[in-house]
Amino acid sequence: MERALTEQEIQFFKSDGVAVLRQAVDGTWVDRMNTVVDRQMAAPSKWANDANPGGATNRHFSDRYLWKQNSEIDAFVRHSGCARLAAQAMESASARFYFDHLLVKEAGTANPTPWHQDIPYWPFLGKQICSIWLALTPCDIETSSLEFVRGSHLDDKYYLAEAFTGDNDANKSWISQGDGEPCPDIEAHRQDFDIVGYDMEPGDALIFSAWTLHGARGNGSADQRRAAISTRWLGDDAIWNPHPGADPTVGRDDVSIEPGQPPHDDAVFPEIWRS
Ligand SMILES: O=C(O)CCC(=O)C(=O)O
Repeated sequence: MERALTEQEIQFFKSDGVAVLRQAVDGTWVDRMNTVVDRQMAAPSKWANDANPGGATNRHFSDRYLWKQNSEIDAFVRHSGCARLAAQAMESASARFYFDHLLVKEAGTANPTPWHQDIPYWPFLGKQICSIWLALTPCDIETSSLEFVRGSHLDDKYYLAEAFTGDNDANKSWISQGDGEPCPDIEAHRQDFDIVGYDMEPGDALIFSAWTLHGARGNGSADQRRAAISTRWLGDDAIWNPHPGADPTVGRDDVSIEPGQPPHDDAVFPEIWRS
């Protein structure tokens, strides 16, 4: 089963910077990706960020950029239909893949995901850049479903990036080199922002612009893990913008393109879908 976006979903993505996609991919992918999550948590890659290794509770874990060595994730990227959904939402003739990101909060994980935009973390500029965050477990706002500041992708802001897990964050050294204006304290002034969030079932997805402000609470459940896989997609107007503070998984030495050029490097940013 591969589904397309509805006109309404495309409109939400354009106006709000986020759209919820109910049952975005075939349910078999949820089982397959949950198996990948279990394996990565048992044997994390060098790109993992693990706040409590081995912990059954209170463990904020992420791993990323696995598609090159993990055939299951490679299959998900190529065959789940996400590339087409991304291209449709971005109104782009093509969708190139940037990277995969596993995002897990075990039951009783207090740590929130700070409010942030994705674009300052990434070596790209352009408006046609988005993520598809696929829920692999049920979650709601109290159990760390994502929240978004509706329409913030249109604000023309580029906010300073922040490490997700504080001083011990494995990514802190590169994130702290970034630039941008400080992100407003949204959590302390929630009433001043148009915040939207969704109850999610496994297989539901959130598709959102790399410019949309988003965050999540800790996982308040006593017994339910919250797990998701985010895939990151580049549309027609994306250009390569390596800069201090950008994720080092793919850097200048890894690509055949120059700053300012589109990501036309098929080995590193494969084109998965074209209209
Ligand atoms: O899952 C989370 O807690 C954060 C996800 C996120 O920020 C993203 O996918 O861009």
